[in-house]
Amino acid sequence: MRAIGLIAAAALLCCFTLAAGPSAAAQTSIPVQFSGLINDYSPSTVSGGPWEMHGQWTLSIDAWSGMADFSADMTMSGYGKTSTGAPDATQGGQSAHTHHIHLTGTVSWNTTGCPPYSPGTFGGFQLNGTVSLLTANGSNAKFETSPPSSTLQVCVSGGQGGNSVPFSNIELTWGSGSPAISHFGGQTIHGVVRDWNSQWDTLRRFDLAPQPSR
Ligand SMILES: [Cu+2]
Repeated sequence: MRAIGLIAAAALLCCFTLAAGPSAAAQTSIPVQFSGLINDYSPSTVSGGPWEMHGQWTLSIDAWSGMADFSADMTMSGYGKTSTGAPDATQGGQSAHTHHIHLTGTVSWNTTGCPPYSPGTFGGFQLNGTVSLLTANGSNAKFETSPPSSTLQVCVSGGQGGNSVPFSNIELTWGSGSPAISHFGGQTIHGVVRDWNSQWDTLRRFDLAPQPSR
C-alpha cells in the first residue's frame, strides 16, 4: 500500500508541476551544468614562465536565481632554460604543480567585455567576481592574498547556424590588479566546453536565457 501511495503522490506532483506552468518548472533544484577543459600557456614574462596550463572545469547555474558556481583544477609545468635564458623544450615538465580555483556569483546573460575570438563566437554568458579559492599544490597560493582577492571573468560562448554547437569556448581572464596575474599572466586563459546537461533546455524554453542558434 505504501508503494502505491508513493506512486500516487508522484503522479499528483507531476500533474501539479505541469499545471503550475513555467515558473514552477524553472524552480527545479537541478542546476544547469557545464563542463570542459582548459589548455593554454602563460607568457614567458611571468616568474618561471612560460608555463603550460592544462585543466578541467565545471560551472553550475541555479536556473531560478542565476547564482553560479565555477570550479577549475589545473596542472602547470614549465620549461628549463637554455644558457641564454630561452625556454628549452628538451627539459619539459619543470616545477610541476597544481591549482584549484573557485568562484561563485550571479551569471550575466551576455558576453559584453569578453575577449573576442577569430572567427567570432556567438551567444553565451559570463560570471564575474572575486575568487573564494586559489591554491597552489592545495594550499592558498603564495602569490595570492589570504583570503583571495583576485577577480576573475569567466566567459562561455559558442557557434550559431547549421552544423554548430551553441557552447564551445570558455575564457578565464584575471581582473586588472589581481595578484594572480603575477603567476598566470594578464592574458586570457582559453579552454573548451565539453558538455552541458538537459537543464539548459528548461532555461531556453522559458526565456530565462538568451536563445543561441542551434
Ligand atoms: Cu601555477
